Amino acid sequence: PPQPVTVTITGAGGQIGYALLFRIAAGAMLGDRPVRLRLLEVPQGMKAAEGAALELQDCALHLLRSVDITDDARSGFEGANIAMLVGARPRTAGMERADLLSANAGIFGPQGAALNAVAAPDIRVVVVGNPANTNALIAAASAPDIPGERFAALTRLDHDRAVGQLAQAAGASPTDVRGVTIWGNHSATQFPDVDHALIAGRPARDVLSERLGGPGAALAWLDDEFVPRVAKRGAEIIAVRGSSSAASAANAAISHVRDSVLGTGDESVSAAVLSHGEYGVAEGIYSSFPVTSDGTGYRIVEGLSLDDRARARIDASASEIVAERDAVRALGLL
Ligand code: NAX
Repeated sequence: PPQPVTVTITGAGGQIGYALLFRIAAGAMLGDRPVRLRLLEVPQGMKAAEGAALELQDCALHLLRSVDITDDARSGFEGANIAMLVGARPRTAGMERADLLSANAGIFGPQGAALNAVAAPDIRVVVVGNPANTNALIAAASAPDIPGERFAALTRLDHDRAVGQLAQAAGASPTDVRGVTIWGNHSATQFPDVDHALIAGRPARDVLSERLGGPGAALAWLDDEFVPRVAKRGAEIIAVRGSSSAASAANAAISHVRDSVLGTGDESVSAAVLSHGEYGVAEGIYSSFPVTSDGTGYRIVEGLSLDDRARARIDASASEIVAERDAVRALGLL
């Protein structure tokens, strides 16, 4: 029988945590493999996590082997095979960028060090908590014995948002859409790119051109509606729903881990992974790229052609990540 997989979720008492736990325990992330859940919270979040654990018991799920709750990072990450770092310090009114970066460095630095000390040798980490790309960099930098390629920041929600928008515009099903890429930072500067995307096997640009009345109209729709709508979808959800994306974020985090562990086949998805200089993105930062996995982890898809429009947008978003890294360095946090 397959060995249980230990999955540690930080911020498990929050709203994304609540949308994550039940689906992981029901097998949505790892297929038929049994799971041990570790919920890592801060003291104020322990009760909410305990409540979720009671409800997990009430689901009587056959794959769920155990649920442990702790506010100590070392016990939380002990033997973890997968870590989903959701808990973070949100920006509150009057908070400067430097305060936000240092509050989060104070979370992701120690968590990286704890992962380094006690996680399983095959640990894979996905950072959901914002600023996700920089938090991933800080966690990875604090875990010198874990290869940097095992860390990623979540841009799968942006990817899935782009697929959803494109499918709707084309009158197609999301399953007909392939080859979309999110480039850069998980922020409003990200570049949702459809230049290599296919809709039901045909270039997305051709399909949009037909439906919208020519290549000029297709490009205008991409630049004026699609890109900003995807990049600012988080704000749209807050405005309509009254709180930030939770179920869709949890769904994306599950898809991110599932595709990393079970493999993507030849289909590319998006994740913010360690740059080695691919596509001219600064080496050493975590930036979103097209990626595939054979089950052993994400690898960047290389060799895609980029036109000037794509080049400029990717450069702009990658520069923002470099600026965040430099700010963290200047504060002595990296
Ligand atoms: P909530 O405020 O509902 O939950 C956060 C939880 O984290 C709380 O229970 C809190 O006690 C806990 N926490 C705080 N510091 C912790 C620490 N040091 N260790 C362990 N737990 C800690 O926020 P939620 O809506 O669940 O969002 C969580 C994070 O996801 C936020 O940073 C948010 O900005 C980010 N998001 C990232 C997305 C992405 O695509 N990368 C999209 C959704 C979401 O906005």
